[in-house]
Amino acid sequence: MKRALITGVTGQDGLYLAELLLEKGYEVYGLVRGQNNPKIPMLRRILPDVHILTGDILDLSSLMRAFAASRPDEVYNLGAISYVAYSWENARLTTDVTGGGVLNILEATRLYRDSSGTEPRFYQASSSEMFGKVQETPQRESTLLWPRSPYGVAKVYGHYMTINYRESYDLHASSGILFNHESPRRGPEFVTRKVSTAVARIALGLQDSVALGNLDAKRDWGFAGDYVEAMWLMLQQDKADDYVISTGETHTIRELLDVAFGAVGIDDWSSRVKVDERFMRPAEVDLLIGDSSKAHEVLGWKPRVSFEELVTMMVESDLVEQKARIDGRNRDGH
Ligand code: NAP
Ligand code: F7E
Repeated sequence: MKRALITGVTGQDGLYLAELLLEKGYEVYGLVRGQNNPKIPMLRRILPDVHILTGDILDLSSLMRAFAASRPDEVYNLGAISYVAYSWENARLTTDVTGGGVLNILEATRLYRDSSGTEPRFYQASSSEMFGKVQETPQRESTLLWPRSPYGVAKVYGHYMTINYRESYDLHASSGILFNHESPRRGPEFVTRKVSTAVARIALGLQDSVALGNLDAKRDWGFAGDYVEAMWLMLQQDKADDYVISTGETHTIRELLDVAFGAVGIDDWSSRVKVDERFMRPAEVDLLIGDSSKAHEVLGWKPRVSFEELVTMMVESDLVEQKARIDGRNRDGH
């Protein structure tokens, strides 16, 4: 039985990846940070077979203890401060966690390898946000990086540090340059989930409109369940490498709104969306579209869920969640 250690197991991707690895028969260990983390009950309910270890990617000795307890064959570093807008307000913290945390876990992996005589394989969650002000379209592994946010800059550091550990220490360290991927488990702060929740609530008469920022930005959106499979495939290769993971399609926020409102029968959403300066960013990433032909050829990976299916799945899931809340409130007599 193979063993895997996942940081960021309470996040969107961590949950899908843990689920996938459990299905494949892995023994899965998840690193959970903080004292009395409120996401632990959710993790225990959804994935009771995950072994929970406490630790933080800012704390090297906690990582070394997690390695000793889990003795991993594969390490997936998904832990990060991942919300781009927040990264301007908390640039130092984002740099430390999203950038510096990668060095800590690479170092823990190397120290564990050298002391145990095993060859753990390492995955780093790099991001299309590193392309920022894009220098080439579509973006591929060789495209010059030009990050536009403290988050993007921190990811560039983690990306190059991963390559450096591969080249300096011969660590089996791979980096997935993943474009935006979403699901019903997406955090409510990200635009797809913000829209799917608002559309469900508007359809149920719980709110009138939603306030958004830049409606013209374009993103290459895929389904998180498809993308975690690519992470696993990268660690099954003899040679570690870097791969772009994307759908190869790009859509504006307006197109996202068309599909999301369309799913509840609203064709004209103009009166339902307010543009609000508060959600504009100091520097925007205007266009992302990835070329994942290397992943197709080497890993045999392809996305399965289309943009329309993804957005519809999210709206339908939020309709169920919002209705359950109404039923719960009615039962409680509110
Ligand atoms: P997410 O839902 O925001 O999850 C982030 C995870 O990191 C959470 O489990 C969080 O724990 C954990 N974390 C935060 N600070 C930590 C720390 N100091 N020590 C240990 N863990 C910490 O993000 P996601 O969407 O699943 O993304 C997973 C990874 O892929 C992230 O590194 C993200 O930057 C990267 N990525 C995401 C996308 C995307 O479109 N989703 C695209 C490219 C790259 P808590 O639950 O306790 O807060
Ligand atoms: O924004 C625009 C916003 O916050 C997408 C993270 O997973 O993917 C994600 O980063 C676009 C931007 O994701 C609102 O300006 C308009 O152009 O959903 P987002 P992101 O910034 O692309 C990358 C690949 C990661 O690695 C990150 O970890 O939508 N937008 N109005 C808005 N965005 C938000 N959040 N809220 C709005 O009201």
